Amino acid sequence: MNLAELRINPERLLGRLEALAEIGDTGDGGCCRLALTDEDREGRDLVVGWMRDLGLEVVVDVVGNVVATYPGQTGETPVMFGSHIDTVRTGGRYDGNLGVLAGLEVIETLSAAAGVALHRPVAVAFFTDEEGSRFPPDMLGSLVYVGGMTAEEAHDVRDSDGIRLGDDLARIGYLGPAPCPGPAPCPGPAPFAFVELHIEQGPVLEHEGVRIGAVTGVQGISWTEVRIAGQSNHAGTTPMGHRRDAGYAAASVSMRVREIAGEIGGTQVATVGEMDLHPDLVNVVAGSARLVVDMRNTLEGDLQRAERLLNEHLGQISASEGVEVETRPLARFEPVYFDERVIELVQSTAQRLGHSVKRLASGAGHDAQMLARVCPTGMIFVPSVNGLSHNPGEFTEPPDLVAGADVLLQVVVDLAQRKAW
Ligand code: HGY
Ligand code: MN
Ligand code: MN
Repeated sequence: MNLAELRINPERLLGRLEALAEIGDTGDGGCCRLALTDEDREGRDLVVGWMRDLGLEVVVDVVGNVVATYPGQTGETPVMFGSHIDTVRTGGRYDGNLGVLAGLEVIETLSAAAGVALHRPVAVAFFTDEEGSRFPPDMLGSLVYVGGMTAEEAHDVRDSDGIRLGDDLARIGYLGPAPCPGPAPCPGPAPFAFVELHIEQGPVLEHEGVRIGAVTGVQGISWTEVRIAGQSNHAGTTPMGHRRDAGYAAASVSMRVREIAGEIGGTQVATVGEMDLHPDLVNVVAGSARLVVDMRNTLEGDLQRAERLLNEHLGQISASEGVEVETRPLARFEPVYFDERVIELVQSTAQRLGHSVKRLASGAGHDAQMLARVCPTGMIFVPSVNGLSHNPGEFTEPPDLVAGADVLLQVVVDLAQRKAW
């Protein structure tokens, strides 16, 4: 069997993507499987069932990360690949799911190929709570996996209803036995390499008519919770000069955040996507507000400047509106640069398979940015139609899905045959 000729089974991959998308189906083409909800459990059970059907050794660790291993000729450190299967509330069918199911397909293709025995084991993983939108920070599971957060700290994270992550993990049956973090990544030594296939979630590949992205790294991410305390009052009787309007202050933060992105320019992006007012009634000046600011940049210095400008505005609005402002960091990751050897392998593999390919940075966060802390890591992107993601309309053409999975297969085969870097 010429390993270089191996290709995945498109129908099997596309069928599994459809089957997983039925869990948490929002009826508009999208999926909602927020981390550690019943829908997340159902999705996990389905994927773990497929892993077990393949006879893989399935390990669940103390934050619910799942790693399924297919043996090699040796017991050396595995080539790992995967992503996440939790979604945002308005999620699509491919964000995360593609990387996990293509990884499963890679293993099924290898196990079905007569006489194929790779030097190294290969392992497909899905990490807990990659989205972080229910239990911040994002990439929480992979952050614990590489020792960037303790399991205890992760278990004590609470969602906006006060539910504790550790309790919901136990409730859905995925509080696993494997220790995390171990002396190295859990549940064992660091992988030989990690590769994540993912949809681009942006417009670049589609715009340039390129099929494969050889991802160079991930931009820095800063999530800041802002709590504003003013005074609820009658919307009709309170003179404008007497208001301590938390709703107005919150809205000013959202406006200022957009201005900061413009002032800094370059790759700076900034969003307030989460905002709650209290008592949230038409005829009451809002007494309090909670919002979360998401700012990102490929340059750490510019991201810090954006944070300083945000804090300056919070001080100004607190003084001018007479409101108290408290902030709490929910996520803070510096920009990550992937291993040149893995980037180059993705690029040359895509070219060998006859696909157009270009290098680009990722605007979205990914589990790969955590694995990059402990082993040579890279990512493979495929185009997102209209650059849409975190939206039920998220779509990637099937030939692009299949091409990405074939590139993953061939990159994995190359890495798993290596005795050393
Ligand atoms: O926030 C992100 O970029 C990712 O979707 N978790
Ligand atoms: Mn993702
Ligand atoms: Mn996402």
